[in-house]
Amino acid sequence: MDRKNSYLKIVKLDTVSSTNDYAFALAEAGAREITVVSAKHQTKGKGRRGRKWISPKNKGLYVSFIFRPDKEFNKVYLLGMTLALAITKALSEILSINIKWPNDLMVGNKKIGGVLVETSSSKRIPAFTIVGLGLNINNSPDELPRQATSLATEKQQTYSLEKIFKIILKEVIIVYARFKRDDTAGIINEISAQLTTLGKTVTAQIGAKKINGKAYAIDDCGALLIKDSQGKKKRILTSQVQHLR
Ligand code: BT5
Repeated sequence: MDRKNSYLKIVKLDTVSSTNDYAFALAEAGAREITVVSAKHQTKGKGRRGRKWISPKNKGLYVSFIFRPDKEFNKVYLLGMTLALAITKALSEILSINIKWPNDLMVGNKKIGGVLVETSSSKRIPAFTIVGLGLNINNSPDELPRQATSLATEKQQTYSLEKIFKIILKEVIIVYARFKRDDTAGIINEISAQLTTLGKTVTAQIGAKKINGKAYAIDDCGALLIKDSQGKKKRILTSQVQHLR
């Protein structure tokens, strides 16, 4: 199904390998922002670095957004976190969701969703950025990996995927508009309030070196700022983090 309105073009699919891959191909063929690709089922749902996203049919939302923000490449991490923020806001009346840096949506210490950011290139200003969202809605505990949860598991009731999808789209439009008009400080403040990583110890890999440090903030690009045991400040980007605790 293909539906248009003034902001969104929504592409609804039944089964797809990965909504991110599908959206990427559409974007390469010129799809405008904000094109939204949503599927009932993914056969090769992707996490970061070759990890899998478990995507059972009609149990969760598998959605990818094509954005063309026309911003510097180093803002892509912040765009991913901006989307995570939109999800926490959209569902705030149902459930309290926090963000674990950089891309995990958490209920307590259980993962309910994740965000995957991919760009057309690492040129100074990429032509497009795909932000994928996987969110567990009606999964029962036995349909989830360990340390994961779903809306239904948390609230002991099932939800209309379509309704949740609509609530999320509404909030994504609002928060993305703020991102585009460079309300970076406001967005970072709101993300920071939801970010359980702050105050925690992070183990990151920088080149061949592993460093430990206490996370104390995120910067304008969504990079995590940490202080090591000598009080020296370091800046961590998504690609460099191996492990977070
Ligand atoms: C993520 O990766 O958390 C980003 C996931 C993004 C998925 C969406 S679905 C729509 C779009 N199309 C795609 O192909 N992908 C995006 P990462 O941080 O690498 O986390 C992956 C890890 O989370 C896995 O290795 C598992 O441990 C765990 N995991 C897998 N499926 C899960 C699920 N359904 N719920 C909770 N945790 C899961």
